[in-house]
Amino acid sequence: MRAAKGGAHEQGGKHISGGEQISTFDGITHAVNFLLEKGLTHSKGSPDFMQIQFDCIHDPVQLLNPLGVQSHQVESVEKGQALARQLLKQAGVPEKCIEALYHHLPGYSGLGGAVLFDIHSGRPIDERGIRVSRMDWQADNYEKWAAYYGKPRNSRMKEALVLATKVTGHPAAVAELCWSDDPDYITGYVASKRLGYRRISKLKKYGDERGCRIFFVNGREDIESYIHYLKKQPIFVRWEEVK
Ligand code: PML
Ligand code: MG
Ligand code: MG
Ligand code: MG
Repeated sequence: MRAAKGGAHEQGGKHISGGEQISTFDGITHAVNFLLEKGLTHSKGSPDFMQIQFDCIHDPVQLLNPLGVQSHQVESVEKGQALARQLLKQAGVPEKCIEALYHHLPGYSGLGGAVLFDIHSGRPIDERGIRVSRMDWQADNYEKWAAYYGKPRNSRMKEALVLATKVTGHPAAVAELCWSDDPDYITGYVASKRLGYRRISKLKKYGDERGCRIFFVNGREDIESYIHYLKKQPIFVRWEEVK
C-alpha cells in the first residue's frame, strides 16, 4: 500500500503512508483492510491517492532472524544525530560518505521510498525512492519475541524492524539510517548486520515532516540484484525461540 496527498507520488504528491504484508489467500481481506485503515488514518493527513496491490508469491519465502534491538536515550536531536554518525562509522560507512549523505539529504524528503548510497564513491546510486516489499513477521512468533525481550507491542517498531532485517540481510548492504517523516514521531535508528537495530530516541524535532531512509551499500557488489531482492524476494522474519 502507498498513499499520497496532492496526487500520486510520481506526480509530485506528498507521501502519507506505506505498508507491506505477506498473507495467505484467506487472510487477504484482513490484510487489505489493515493497510487501508493505516493509510486513511495517518497523522500526516488524509490521502487523495492510494494504491493497494496484491500479487501471488511463487518463490520460496526466505527466513531471517530479527536483528537484535538496542535502545539509546539521548538528550537532544544534536546528540542523537552525533550518535547516528558514530554508529554508521562503526558499521563500516566512511566518514566522507556520511558527510556527503548529509549534504544530499534535504533533497530526499517526501520520496516515500529509500535512496541507495554507495560507500566507496560517497554518491547516491538510485534516487527514485525504492519501496521494499514482500516481507512480514507472523503475529504469533512476533508476540513470543516481544514477550521474551520485554519489548512493547508497537506496530511501527515491528514494521521498521522487519524492513531493517530484510535490508541488512543481503551481502551488498552495509547499513541503514532511518527516521520517520511523521511529524509526531522522532525516534529513528541505525541498523547493520553486525550492530543490529540501534534505536535512537531523538533524531529530529517534533513537527518536522522530513524523514530519512538511506541504504548504504557496497557498490562493488551486484546492486541490480540487491534492488531485485529488496522489491521481490519474499522474507519472513522468524525468531528462533530460546528454550
Ligand atoms: C517510520 O515510521 O517510518 C519509521 C520508524 C522508525 C523507528 C521505529 C522505532 O524503532 O521506533
Ligand atoms: Mg512508513
Ligand atoms: Mg501480518
Ligand atoms: Mg511514515
